[in-house]
Amino acid sequence: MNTDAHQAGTLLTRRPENPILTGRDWPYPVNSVFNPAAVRLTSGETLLLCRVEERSGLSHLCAARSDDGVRDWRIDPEPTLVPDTQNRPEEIWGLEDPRVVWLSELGKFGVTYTCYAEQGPGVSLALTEDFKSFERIGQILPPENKDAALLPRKIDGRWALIHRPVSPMGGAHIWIAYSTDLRHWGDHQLILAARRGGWWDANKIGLSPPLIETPKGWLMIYHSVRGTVAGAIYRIGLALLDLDNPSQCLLRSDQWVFGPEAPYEMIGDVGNVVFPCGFTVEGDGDTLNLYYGAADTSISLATGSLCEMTAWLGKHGHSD
Ligand code: BMA
Repeated sequence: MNTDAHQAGTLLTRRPENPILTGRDWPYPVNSVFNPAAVRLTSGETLLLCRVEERSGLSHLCAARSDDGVRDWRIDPEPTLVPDTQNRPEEIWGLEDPRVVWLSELGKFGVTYTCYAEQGPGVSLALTEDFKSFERIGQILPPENKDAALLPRKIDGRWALIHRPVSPMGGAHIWIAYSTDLRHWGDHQLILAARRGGWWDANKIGLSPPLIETPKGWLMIYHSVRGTVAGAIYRIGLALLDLDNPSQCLLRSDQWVFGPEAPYEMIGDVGNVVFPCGFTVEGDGDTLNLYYGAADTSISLATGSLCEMTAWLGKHGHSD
């Protein structure tokens, strides 16, 4: 147990191997790889579904697999999921920032991702069993919306989806929606609002990886976009949602717990960005592996303890 866990800055530890994946590792020419979804497969392998930015500026998704989740990545020789520009006009500018959740009731993974086109970014959903073939459900939320992930199980008989619409009144906040068929979404409710003024999470926040189920509640790792005269800073904070009613936020942190500090996070195509989209949990049920994009350029890994994070939130968090 880390005795300094009351210090927000010690809850997540960077792996010395960082960055664990860069565009130079790719089997075909790319500009950059970042913001990966992550899952642990039944084989024990870790699969990252990475956002790959091509040298056109547009992105697709590509799977990378590793036995230990850190080294020796086996990367699909060709893009894994590409825009269907013939049939899906909402994807003509690419696919970005996936989140993957295992839906045990369906025996399939739910892949939510940003579909990007002239009308702005929206949210699309696909289902897959093997990350080779995908059943595309299509665009489930129109622009402007992104940072969406399914919950892994139904809540009171309905699927739940965290998402981040942008308000025409200004501000971008975290919402939840419900559905019985994964296609039609309603009962939208605000669960976590961006603060205002000088706060680290003022004006614009969004879900980072999918929610993590813990005995204390759904742990939400969220990002904030702090505007400064020198550009935006993307940082990470914590909140806890009620297990039976995830529309209810129980606790949120006043301080960020992770922000750009390492050179590979501060320097790149978009400097000062840490952007996690995926996690795995070790067999001990406690050790969190958080996979994140660094400076929109490469992929890194930080580890932490779920118990320490929820204990820290219990001590330092508060309800809104
Ligand atoms: C956000 C998303 C992320 C990106 C970040 C920083 O709006 O588009 O994909 O990592 O900006 O550029």
